[in-house]
Amino acid sequence: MDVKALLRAQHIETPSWAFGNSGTRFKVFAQRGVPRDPYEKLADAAQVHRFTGVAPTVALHIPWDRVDDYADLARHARDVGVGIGAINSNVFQDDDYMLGSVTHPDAGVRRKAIGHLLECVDIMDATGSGTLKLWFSDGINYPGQDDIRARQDRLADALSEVYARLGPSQRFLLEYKLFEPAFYVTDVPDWGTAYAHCLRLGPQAQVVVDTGHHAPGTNIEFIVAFLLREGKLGGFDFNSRFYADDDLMVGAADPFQLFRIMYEVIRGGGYGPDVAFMLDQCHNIEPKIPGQIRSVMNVQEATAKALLVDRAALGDAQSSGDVLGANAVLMDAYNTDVRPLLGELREEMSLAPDPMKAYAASGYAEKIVAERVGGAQAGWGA
Ligand code: LRH
Ligand code: MN
Repeated sequence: MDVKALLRAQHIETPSWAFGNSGTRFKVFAQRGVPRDPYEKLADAAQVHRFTGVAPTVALHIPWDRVDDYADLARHARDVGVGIGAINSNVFQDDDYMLGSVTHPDAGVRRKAIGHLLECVDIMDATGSGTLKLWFSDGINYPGQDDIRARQDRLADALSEVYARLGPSQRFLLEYKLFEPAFYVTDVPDWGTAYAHCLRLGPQAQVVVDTGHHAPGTNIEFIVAFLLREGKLGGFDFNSRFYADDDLMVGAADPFQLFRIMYEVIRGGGYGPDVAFMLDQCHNIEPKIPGQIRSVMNVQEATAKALLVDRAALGDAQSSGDVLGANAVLMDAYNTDVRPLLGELREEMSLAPDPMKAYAASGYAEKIVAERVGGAQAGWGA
């Protein structure tokens, strides 16, 4: 296995919203130099690709990245050296969606929500994006508030209408999340619910695994192995957490978990263009572009370690019931310092061996602070 060639071909997608201001319900801390519009967000995302070489696309979020001319935005992306990735819908910030969006008891509200999802497919057409990412904050807070079964029927109706609108080379990824903002029932709470809806719809509907959306103690790599086996793993929203949906840098809280996930991706044949490796993070207190660069490097390191697993030795130990031997094979790979290998690879890609140092030396951070004076800084608008 040519590990370097596989690492060189890695494709990690950055999220436009990571470059804007973000925070928690307690405080959104503004940072100097933050983009004021999607054009500036793309320019910042291009810096991540410039120094890592493996982050060539950027996911958009609508309406946070709404523009008058999406074809022009896609042209700008190309001009700065990136492409438009997944289009993220947003039916979680409108007052009409207090009791749900596509699952709302009122048909008029459901129609409005479906209208937004269909608009996102139009934006995919205009930008050349092949992926629609659907996350629904829909749920209820108190037993009896609404009919759990009826909400699933409404969800299924909406998903099938969106599915029918997809072009032949397009797909949607359905994202699940255990809780928040709903605190009793979330209508798409777990991988099983997302998988069942996608299975019913067809091959252009797959599941996205957001690594921050599980109950504590959940074995995420099992979910990855299972969905890959079913051909239903469409992608990841990578981040990490110590407690809930913390949206911290991927690999920061649990690098061993990220390694185990990447091992199952590789073992399951998912390391390639069919699985989207997207970051979904918020840099509430740390500088955003370096935060994204560090995150990409964390994924690279976990991937390199997973690619170094001696699969033959592992297979032998597993088939002979050598428990400790098998575990040792995996741990040897995990305990391998892959930073020299990645440094070499970057030099072979005509990049600086340490992207963090190279970005800091580029003067880009100072440039955007000096240039981006006035205007409204981008954020979640929550
Ligand atoms: C929901 C979520 C979803 C996005 C949002 C930014 O928690 O993970 O993927 O739309 O974060
Ligand atoms: Mn997510």
